[in-house]
Amino acid sequence: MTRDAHGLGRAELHQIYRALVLTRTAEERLETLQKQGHVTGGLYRSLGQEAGAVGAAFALRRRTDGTGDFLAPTIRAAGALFLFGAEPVDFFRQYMARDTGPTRGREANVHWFDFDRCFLGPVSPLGTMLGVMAGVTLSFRMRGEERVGLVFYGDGASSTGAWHEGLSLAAVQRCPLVLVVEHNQYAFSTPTACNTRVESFTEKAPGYGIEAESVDGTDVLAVFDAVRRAAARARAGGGTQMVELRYFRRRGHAQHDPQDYVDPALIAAWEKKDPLDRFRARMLEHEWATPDELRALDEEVFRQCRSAAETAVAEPLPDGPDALLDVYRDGHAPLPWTRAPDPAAALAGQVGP
Ligand SMILES: Cc1ncc(C[n+]2csc(CCOP(=O)(O)OP(=O)(O)O)c2C)c(N)n1
Ligand SMILES: [Mg+2]
Repeated sequence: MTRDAHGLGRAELHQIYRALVLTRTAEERLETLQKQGHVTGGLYRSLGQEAGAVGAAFALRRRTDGTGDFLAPTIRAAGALFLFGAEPVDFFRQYMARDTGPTRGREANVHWFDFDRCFLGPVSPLGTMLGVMAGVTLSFRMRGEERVGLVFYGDGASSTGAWHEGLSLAAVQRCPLVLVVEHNQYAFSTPTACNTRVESFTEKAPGYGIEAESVDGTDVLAVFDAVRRAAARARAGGGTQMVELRYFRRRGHAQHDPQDYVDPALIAAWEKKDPLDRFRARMLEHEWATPDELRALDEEVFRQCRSAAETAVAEPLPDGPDALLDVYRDGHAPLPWTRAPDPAAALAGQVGP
């Protein structure tokens, strides 16, 4: 095989498969680590959505010297981080708040950045990264750089003011930005129908004067094609673009959420559209890989995750007294007035008469 209809060679298709397996395996390993007490914060699965993050990231220019396209992920876009060069060991360190991790335990999960690998950590209030990425990509346009940005956001995030403000700014400034809407049908326990009157988020695009496509988010090559088209339009001066990924959040918002507000039959129906199973079947059907090659990739990724997790588990948590370093100026924070020996006096001293 030289190139298939998607313009991808065998090695690239194997890379995509590997990224899907890595996402699934690393997240499964995290679940085990959480049961063992090593992960104490929230744990967010992208089960059923892996093809969205992987297909989208694979469509971008990925560099490790700070010159590539720029990515703003969400908690469900770990696959994109891996493709952008995030090391599995750092992923585990981050979830386990290790002193050796990218934020030295100050922040959790995907809240970290790497300017060389060109990804930002999300700012927690939903929607805000659209404005941030409008700024990042406006700078690309003003400097005449042929780079684009990609920001992921869920269906629920679209109901925030920051989302509208950021998208409006990006659209008006014709920023080379691709907004990927992860339409997984729930925002925590809120179904999409309680968040918006539209069936598809692409219906919102004309209001901002931008182009949009909607695509089956469980089909990694369909996602890749749509995001590649959108990125090409943005790179060529076509301004901000939207790509909606249609799929389903097959787990609760986080591991602590039993998802008992969703009909189990619906979850079971979406299991049949598992992105990894679908791509594996397609690889074999088109003879893009042999069963032995896929098995070897599965095993290699499993070993990589096990070893990365073992490394991170053995590493220390940050020292307590160090915890405020790099958080507050001079490494110490003033006591909040509520914890002062005389709270009323402290409050009066702070806000004045
Ligand atoms: C402005 C704001 N409100 C609430 C939250 C808490 N919160 C974090 S994720 C989330 C659900 C987001 O749903 P969605 O955007 O659909 O993404 P998904 O979790 O489905 O991937 C909520 C309510 C927040 N981070 N920011
Ligand atoms: Mg959602």
